[in-house]
Amino acid sequence: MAIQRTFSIIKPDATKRNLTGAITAKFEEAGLRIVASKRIQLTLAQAQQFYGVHAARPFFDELCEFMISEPIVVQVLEGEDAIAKNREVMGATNPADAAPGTIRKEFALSIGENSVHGSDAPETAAEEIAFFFSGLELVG
Ligand code: YYY
Ligand code: MG
Repeated sequence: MAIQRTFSIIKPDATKRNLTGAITAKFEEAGLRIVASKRIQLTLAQAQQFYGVHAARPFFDELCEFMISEPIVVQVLEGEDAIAKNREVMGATNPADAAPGTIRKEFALSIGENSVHGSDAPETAAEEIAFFFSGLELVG
């Protein structure tokens, strides 16, 4: 597998509980390098655009309100097979189903307040990175 980049968000439930460092350490321990990182707070319009693929789902409004409730940390992670590796380190969407040692198992509060976002494919990774970062901000 080639070196890839993927997009990550440390979500409001995690930044609020001061878990940015602990979550970043999990990425680094898995061999993922942080090639860009910034703390921001989304507007409602930005959250709705980012999660647009879920617009018709019953949890959409709650998800967007949650994502704007506190600052988030957006990051680009780089490494061998980074997209799949990040999803593995994150664990299942619902922390009740997440494997031991994963970020969501250790830190998530619920299926909604689940501490991290990670891209699910090369196309979405490229789109999501471009949504938040300019090329100048990516330092490999
Ligand atoms: O990629 P991932 O974050 O693991 O899950 P998605 O199916 O893409 O859903 C995005 C986001 O929506 C999820 O992280 C929490 C929220 N959500 C929810 O609140 N309730 C659901 N039943 C499914 C997803
Ligand atoms: Mg997803």
